[in-house]
Amino acid sequence: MPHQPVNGLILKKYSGFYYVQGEAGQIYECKLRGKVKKQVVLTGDRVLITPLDETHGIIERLEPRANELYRPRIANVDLVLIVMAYNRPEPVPMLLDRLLILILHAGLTPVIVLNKCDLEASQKAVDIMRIYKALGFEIIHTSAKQRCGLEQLLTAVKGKIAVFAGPSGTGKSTLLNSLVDNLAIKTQEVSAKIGRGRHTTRHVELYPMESGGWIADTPGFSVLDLPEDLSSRQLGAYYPEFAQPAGECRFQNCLHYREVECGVKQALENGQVAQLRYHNYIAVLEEVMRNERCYR
Ligand SMILES: Nc1nc2c(ncn2[C@@H]2O[C@H](COP(=O)(O)OP(=O)(O)O)[C@@H](O)[C@H]2O)c(=O)[nH]1
Ligand SMILES: [Mg+2]
Ligand SMILES: [Zn+2]
Repeated sequence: MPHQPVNGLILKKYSGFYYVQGEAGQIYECKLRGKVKKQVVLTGDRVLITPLDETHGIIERLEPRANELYRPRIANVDLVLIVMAYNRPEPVPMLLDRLLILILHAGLTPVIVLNKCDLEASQKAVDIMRIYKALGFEIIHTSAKQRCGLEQLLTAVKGKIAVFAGPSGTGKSTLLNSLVDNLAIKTQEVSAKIGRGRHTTRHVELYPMESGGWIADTPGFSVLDLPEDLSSRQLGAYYPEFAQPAGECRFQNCLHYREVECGVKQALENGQVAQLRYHNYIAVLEEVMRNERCYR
């Protein structure tokens, strides 16, 4: 009996093969049908395959992509888990804000993960809990070491493709390893089959969580770059706390910088906008304006 076509998700590309997870959870090692070979097929792409047997198939069609990230190249990411630590290293709010700008600009959802909650919280970690929670960002407290908060993390990832972001040393690899213990057995088989770890060239791989959703094995965002197409006019839109006070700005296109009668600066004085957030905003704004002058 011929096999019915199956919708699937590309978990990994490896030496000419594509590992596709079908709707029912099974994993197929696939080749591309000739007509698909002209397209760039990425980890995270949704595809239609024809199974050849229980574990092999042919990719017939690539579905349209919702988005695409570079470094690593991955398609259809929904969620970015920004990992900061309670301590060691102490969080850097400037990095957090830059990541939030990148993520919001890309149309993705950020979740702030405060890892190492087994350590005493640094002052910066306390600031983050207070300020960013009030802004409405989801914050999940975890300890990869003590395996705390992993269920909340899995709940956030459910049904989504997630990547990690954040400075090194905050525990991203350890968190993933803690979560991978819960992996569906089939993925372990695939990983064993392709000899993961023995090869030097590493491609991005999506790990399916048993509770639903996928997490990529490499950080999805560099903490350094700002998006090339980010304009000074857009920047304020990524600060949710500016929305209301900006209504009081005298100038409609106010950058909340050197302008007079600025509602955001007023809100800063009243303490409704956090100093730290405003200062980070100005630093990024000046950087964006410098870039705009260079390329105009
Ligand atoms: N105390 C504590 N240490 C942790 C925790 N998670 C990771 N670490 C340690 O932090 C260091 C960096 O972790 P790693 O996962 O390599 O961080 P990455 O650079 O973000 O991938 C390692 O020594 C880990 O053992 C945690 O929850 N608590
Ligand atoms: Mg790491
Ligand atoms: Zn203003």
